[in-house]
Amino acid sequence: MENTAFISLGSNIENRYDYLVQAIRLLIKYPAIKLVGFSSIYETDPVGYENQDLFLNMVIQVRTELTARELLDICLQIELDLGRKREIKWGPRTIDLDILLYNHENIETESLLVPHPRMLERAFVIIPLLEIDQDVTIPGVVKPVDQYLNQLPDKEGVRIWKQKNGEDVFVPIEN
Ligand code: PH2
Ligand code: MG
Ligand code: MG
Repeated sequence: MENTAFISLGSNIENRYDYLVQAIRLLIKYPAIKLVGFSSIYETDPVGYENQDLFLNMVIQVRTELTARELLDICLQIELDLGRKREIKWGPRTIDLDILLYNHENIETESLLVPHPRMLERAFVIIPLLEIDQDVTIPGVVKPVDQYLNQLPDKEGVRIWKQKNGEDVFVPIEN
């Protein structure tokens, strides 16, 4: 499992929590994908298209033998399996799985841009990402990632919903 990827998950159609957990379960059914880290779950105000319900967002870290393209295809298939319909850009979804980072690579193809082009503008991505790896670095970005956080307008709209390893223990998988 030589590659590391960070994937963000988001859902704003009920049952949001079940969609997050189902997506993680479907991902780690693949022997070539191993879950090595996950954040708490946050409830977040919608960004971009605001006239929709609150999201649950989180980030996971995986190790994988798959290429970024193969990982993307699996993410898209899981979105379909969990009933994702693409009707409104940035609109309501059962589950959205976005590859944020793949190793330290810059990938620019028609179907895949890594690092995720908007990740640094989105507190609902950066807060859970930093929770998993506070020293995370993004290819092409010199400043420490946490320095971007203070400037993010949607920061106030990101609230902890299910604390990792808190009293309210979140276990996305039982082995
Ligand atoms: N995803 C979007 C657009 N806006 N807002 C929140 N809070 N969470 C998301 O996951 C999200 C969003 C496009 O993928
Ligand atoms: Mg997205
Ligand atoms: Mg997406």
